Amino acid sequence: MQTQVYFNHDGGVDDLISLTLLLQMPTIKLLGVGVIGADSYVEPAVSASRKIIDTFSDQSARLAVAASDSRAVHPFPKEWRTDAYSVDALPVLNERGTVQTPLSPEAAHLDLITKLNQATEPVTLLFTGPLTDLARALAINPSIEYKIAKLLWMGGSFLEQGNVAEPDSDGTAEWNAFWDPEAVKTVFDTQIPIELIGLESTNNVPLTPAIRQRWASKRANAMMDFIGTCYAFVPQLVHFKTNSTYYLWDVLTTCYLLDPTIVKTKAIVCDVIPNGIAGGRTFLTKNGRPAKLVYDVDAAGFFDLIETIIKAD
Ligand code: AGV
Ligand code: CA
Repeated sequence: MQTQVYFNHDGGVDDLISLTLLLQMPTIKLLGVGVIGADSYVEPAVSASRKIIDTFSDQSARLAVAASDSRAVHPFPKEWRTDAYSVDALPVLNERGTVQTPLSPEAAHLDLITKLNQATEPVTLLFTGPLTDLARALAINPSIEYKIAKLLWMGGSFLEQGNVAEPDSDGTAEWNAFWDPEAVKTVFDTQIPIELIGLESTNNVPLTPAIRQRWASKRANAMMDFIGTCYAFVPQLVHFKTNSTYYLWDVLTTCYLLDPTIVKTKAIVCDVIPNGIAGGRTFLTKNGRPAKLVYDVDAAGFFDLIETIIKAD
C-alpha cells in the first residue's frame, strides 16, 4: 500500500533535498509537485525540481512540476533565494543536457486542485514552504478539502522566539507562516487534519561540521554527494547560532512522513495571528483548531534515516 502525496515546496536547499528523498520512498506515491518562489526564485527552483526527478528517479515521464504565481506578503531575503540558481546549475543535474519531466500547464494552486480531483483516494499534502497555494486552491474550490487526508506542514512555532529577523516583525513568527500569514489562517479555518513540524523539533537538527564530514565520507554514493554539495551553499552551525544558520527543517518533515517513530508528537489546539507585527505567530488557545505538533526528534535516528533512504548506510 502506497500513501498518495502531493508535494508543494518553495525551492530552498532543504526543499530540493526533500524532493530528492521523497522520490526514493517506496511507500509514497507522488501525484504532483508544486513550486512556489518563496525561499527561492521560482524559475530555477522549478527547473532544478524537474532535473532532480529526471536524475534521481524513474518518474520523469509521469510526474509534472507546476510553477506557482503566488506572491509574498513578506518576501524572503534575496541572499537565501538565490541558492536555487546554484542547485539548478550543478553538473550532476545537467549531464544529459535535456529535461524530460514536464512543466504542468497550470499554475501550482490550480495543479493542486486538478490532482486532488483526479485522486482515487484521500491525498496527504506535504508543504515545506508557505501555505499560499493551498489557501488559493481552497478559495477557488472549497470542496477539495474532502479529498485531503491530512496536511503535513513545516511551519509555525510555539516557542517564544521564531526565526524571522525583519524590521516589520516582532520575531515571534516562523518564516513560512510570516511569508503569508493570511494563508495560514485560511487553512487553519478548515477541518483539514493538520500536523505541524515547528521550530521546537527542527532546532534539534542543525547543519553542523560533523554531519558535513559524515556526508563527505560517503560521497561515493551519488545522492549523498548531491546532498553534501547542496548543503555546501548554506551556513552551518559552528560557534553560535545566527539569523542565517541552517537547520534540516524540511528534510525532517519529509522523513517524518516515511517514519513517524523518529519524532515525538502531542495534540494541541492553536491559532495564528493573521497580520500586523506578530503576523504569522502561531499560539495555543482553547478556542483554536486542533492539530498535532511534532515537538521533538531523535536527531541521531533522523540522520541515520536519511542514509537508509538513499542506501548510503
Ligand atoms: O523557516 C524554515 C523554512 C524551511 O521551510 N525556510 C527554510 C526551510 O526551507 C525559511 C528559512 C528560515 N531561516 C532560513 C530559511 C535561513 N537561515 N536560510 C534559508 N531559509
Ligand atoms: Ca522550505
